[in-house]
Amino acid sequence: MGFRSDFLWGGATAANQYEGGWNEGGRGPANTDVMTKGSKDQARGATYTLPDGSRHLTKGVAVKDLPEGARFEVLDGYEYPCHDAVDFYHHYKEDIALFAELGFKTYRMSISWPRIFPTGMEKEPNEEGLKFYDNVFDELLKYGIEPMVTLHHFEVPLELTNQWGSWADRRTIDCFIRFCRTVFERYKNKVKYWMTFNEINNIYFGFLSSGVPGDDLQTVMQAAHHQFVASAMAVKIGHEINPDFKIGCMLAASRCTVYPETCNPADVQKAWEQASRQYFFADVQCRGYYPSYQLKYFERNGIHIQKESGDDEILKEGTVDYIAISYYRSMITAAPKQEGSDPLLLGVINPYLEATEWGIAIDPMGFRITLHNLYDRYQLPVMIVENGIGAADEVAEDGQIHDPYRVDFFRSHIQAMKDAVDIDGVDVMGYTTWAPIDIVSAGTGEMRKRYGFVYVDKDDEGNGSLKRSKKDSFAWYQKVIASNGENL
Ligand code: P53
Repeated sequence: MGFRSDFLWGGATAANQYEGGWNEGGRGPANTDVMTKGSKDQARGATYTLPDGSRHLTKGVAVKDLPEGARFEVLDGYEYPCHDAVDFYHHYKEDIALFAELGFKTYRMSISWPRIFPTGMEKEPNEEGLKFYDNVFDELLKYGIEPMVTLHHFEVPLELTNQWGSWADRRTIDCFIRFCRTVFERYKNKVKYWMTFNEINNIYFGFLSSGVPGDDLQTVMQAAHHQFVASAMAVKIGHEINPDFKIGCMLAASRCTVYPETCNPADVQKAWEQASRQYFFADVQCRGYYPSYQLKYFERNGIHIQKESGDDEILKEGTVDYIAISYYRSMITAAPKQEGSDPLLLGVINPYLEATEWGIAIDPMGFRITLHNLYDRYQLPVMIVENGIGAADEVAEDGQIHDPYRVDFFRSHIQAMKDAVDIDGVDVMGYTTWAPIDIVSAGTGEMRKRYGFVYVDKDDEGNGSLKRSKKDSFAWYQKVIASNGENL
């Protein structure tokens, strides 16, 4: 009973939200570097210029109807939270020492693609960028922490967006594969665990998650096809370079945890349909082909996926070794109440659950259900690589950060994961919490939406010393890891 003896406990981050040093060490700009700060009521946007020299900001993280000749650029007078983030670039030794103190067995991080290939199109990599990750991996290995690397966590060299529309164009596959080959070769003796695309089903976010400047279904689904092919090629090449590599896909599983608003079969059907739009991504990567229900959906919606000969074989040969997921919440949907009304009622609050300040339903039972479902669907080990609660932590008068709500969140979710193992028989490889140290929020660009066991002194205006301090939850998670999840 309980978790495997080699269970991979740890924490997870993404370069664009954590690293900073956006224009240091030869790094080129990424799509995430032109994204401004938002809040829970105000979406982030992306800045661009037009040939007449005018300056613009998109409304939201997906880019609609972009005018001809638009170029995404960093412009004076805007706030770009990812530029400096919380500066892991210069604090990695200090931060990794804290991860070691927590007892991490693994640390999930991403490699910033434009740090290795500044425009994405170079033939040779940027040595200074490669050296930085050598230093990070060496530091982790010094403490016996296994690095787990995401190859694509929302970050694309900005030049690929400006030249080709990023993943909307097939040529981006070649650039990405050059990047994968480079880092596989370079780190083959330091990194064993990899995953290809972070939250591949969040490609629906468009620009934020893939650098694609468009959000119509045809463009997004074609871009997804390019990512599927790239992912499968990366899996194949990775295994050739080192047969011991474990390479996974990564699905935002909250989006598959969709409940019907009522037990009316029409609502149940809608929930199933909604979840299928998400499962589809893992289906392709785990099974190696497009599922029939998705082909029918494409047909109904007039979507035509442009494939090249050989793509189907590549998808078949490049299925993943494990399935990684993020899980934050569950969702609710219902059949349209009248013709044409929006069926996706994400705004509906589940009356049985509490929600965070950002309106995220807290649902540990949903976590267990989803783990059970995914394991049963694919029969592959499941690695939970994101789970956590964003909260506006405050430094108390005693100078400490008291975050009992965070302990409650993790206690209930780790218990649910244990039930999935002990009661449902799910093969769970490990668990990394989202952002063991406070970093920039992807959705809003805020600092005040904090996830860490470690507090970082930086506010939404960009002020602060960047000093790191332990919250109350730090000692709690340390104890959980030390007892292999027994002592909650
Ligand atoms: P934040 C929402 C919006 C953007 C990215 O989210 C998201 C989600 C939730 O599914 O996905 C992941 O920072 C993502 C991380 C992100 C985390 O959720 O908006 O993989 O990069 O930070 C949490 O609170």
